[in-house]
Formats: sequence, structure tokens, C-alpha cells
Amino acid sequence: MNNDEIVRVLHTQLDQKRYEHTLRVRDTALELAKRFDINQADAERAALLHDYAKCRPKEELYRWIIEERLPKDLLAYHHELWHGPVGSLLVQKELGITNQAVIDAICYHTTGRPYMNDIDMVVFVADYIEPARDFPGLEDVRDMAQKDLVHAAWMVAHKTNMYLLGKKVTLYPDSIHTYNELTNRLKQGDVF
Ligand code: DGI
Ligand code: FE
Ligand code: FE
Repeated sequence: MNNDEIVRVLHTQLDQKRYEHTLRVRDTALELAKRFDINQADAERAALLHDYAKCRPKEELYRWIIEERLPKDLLAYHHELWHGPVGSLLVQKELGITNQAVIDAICYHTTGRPYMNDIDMVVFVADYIEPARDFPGLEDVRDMAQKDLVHAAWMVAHKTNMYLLGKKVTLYPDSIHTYNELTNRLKQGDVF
């Protein structure tokens, strides 16, 4: 399947708002991949497909988690966390995607994961900084994404977790582990 075909599929799978978000995440991911000399084909594919399951009903997402080998503990957390793991499954089943780097980046794009690789971080950061996003302090993350991808990913994890704590919602363990591991990486690199 080439990227033009994927874009056509996305148009049928996603509502207009999500489709346009996806194209902006693709453009942003490509910029980051070029800037940091990361595999552009993988970054583009993962960005295009990162929200593949976002518009499925939550009952369907629930069913995939029950029926397939996906982490059952997701069900004890907000359903917003389900579309990444389920999307990573459905792109294999429905689109025949086999590229593991792409599959992983889709799976972990909402929470991150410890020891994220470059493709994971490109999607994690691009999803947060695409041009139509407007979070408090977002310009600082955009500036950092011009210089240091790990530090930018740390800022995304930090800001997302702070925002969620402010809302008094539970944090999925991967969200915490991602923050901890990136903090350790920056400390080891003497950034902090
Ligand atoms: O799918 P998008 O809207 O493009 O973005 P996303 O997949 O990064 O995030 C979806 C939402 O998930 C976002 O509002 C923040 C939320 N989220 C991320 N980590 C956690 C979380 N929500 C809860 N309850 N717990 C988490 O650990
Ligand atoms: Fe998402
Ligand atoms: Fe997204």
C-alpha cells in the first residue's frame, strides 16, 4: 500500500477534523525526521496511521482489547488511551502493515513508552506540536523540537502528565514510565 492509498483509506476511516489533524501530523513528523536525520518513510507512515482507530466507537475498541493480545489493564483507564494500541493492531489486520517501527509508534503515541526510539519520539512530539494545536506553553516545545528531540519528547510527557494531574485523572503506568525514563536520559546527558 503506498501513502496515497493510505491517505484515501484515512479519508473513509476518520472524520474531517481528525483527517486534517493527521495530515498536519504527517507534515510535522516529516520535518522532524529531516531535521534529525531519521528514516522519513517510517516517520511518515507512522504519522499517517497514528490515529487510525481514533474514530471507532469505544465499544469496538473495548472488544478488540478483550479479544486480542492487547494489555487488559488499559480497560481500567480512560478510553482515550485505547485508540493507539487498537490502531496498531488494526493497521496490521486491515491494511497489512508489517513494519514493526511503524506499529510500535502507533501503539505508544498517546502515552509514550520507556526507551522510545526516534520514530516513536517523532510521532509523539509531532502529534503534540502540529500547527493547529494550542496548548499552554506550546511555543517552548516547538522551539525545543528545532534543537533536541529527546528534550522535546520530555516536555511533551511532562506537560501532558501535569495537565492530567491538574484534572485529577489517573495516569496510565506507561505515561509515568515514559516521563521517568526521559528524565533519566536528560540527567545522564547533563541537560538537567
Ligand atoms: O489522539 P489525539 O487527540 O491526537 O492525541 P493523543 O492520542 O496524544 O491523546 C489523547 C488524549 O489522551 C489526550 O487528551 C491526553 C490523554 N492521555 C494521555 N495520557 C493519559 C491520558 N489520559 C489519561 N486519563 N491518562 C493518561 O495516562
Ligand atoms: Fe491519538
Ligand atoms: Fe493525533
